[in-house]
Amino acid sequence: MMKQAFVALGSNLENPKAQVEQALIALRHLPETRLIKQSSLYQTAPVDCVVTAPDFINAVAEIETSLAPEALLDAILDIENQAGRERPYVNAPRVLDCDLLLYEDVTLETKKLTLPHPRMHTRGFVLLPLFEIAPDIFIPNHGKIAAFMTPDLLLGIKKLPSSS
Ligand code: PH2
Ligand code: MG
Ligand code: MG
Repeated sequence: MMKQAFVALGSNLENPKAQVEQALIALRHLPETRLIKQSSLYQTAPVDCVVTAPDFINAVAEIETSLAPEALLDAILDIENQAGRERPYVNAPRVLDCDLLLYEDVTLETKKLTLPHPRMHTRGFVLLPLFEIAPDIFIPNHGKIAAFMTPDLLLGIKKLPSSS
C-alpha cells in the first residue's frame, strides 16, 4: 500500500539551488517511492541560525511510498549523506537537510523520528512551500495548515521564478 508523505528540503551551502534540485531528483529515484508534487524553490532568511549564516533555498515534496516511516527517514538521510552533509554544530550551514514532515496522519515519537516534524508548524520556510502544494493538509496534533500561516512567519521568504 502506497502512503502519502511530505519531505522538506533545505540548503545554504555550495550552490543551494543545485543541491535542492539534485535532492528532488534523488527523491524520484528512491525505491518503492513516487514523487507526486514538488513546490517552487524559495529563498529564505535563516531561522535560529548563527547571524552569519547564508540564506537558504527551501522546497517541499509530496511523495507516495511503501517504505515505512523509519525506512523512509533512513532513505532521505542517505540522500543528505550523498550530498556530503556534515553536522559540526546545531543548525550549522549545510549542503542539504532532508526532513520528514508528515507521513499519512501518523503521530510517532521514537528516538529516531518524531511525526509530525515537531517544528514544522512554526516555520515559514516549511509552511509556505507545503501550502503551495497541499493547501488543505492537516497537521496531526495541530490542525489545518492555513491556521499557522501568519504574516510574521512569512517575512524573509521569496519564491523563486520557476525558470531561474
Ligand atoms: N533549517 C533549520 C534552521 N533554520 N532556516 C531556513 N531559512 N531554512 C531552513 O531550512 C532551516 C532554517 C534547521 O534544519
Ligand atoms: Mg531541518
Ligand atoms: Mg534535518
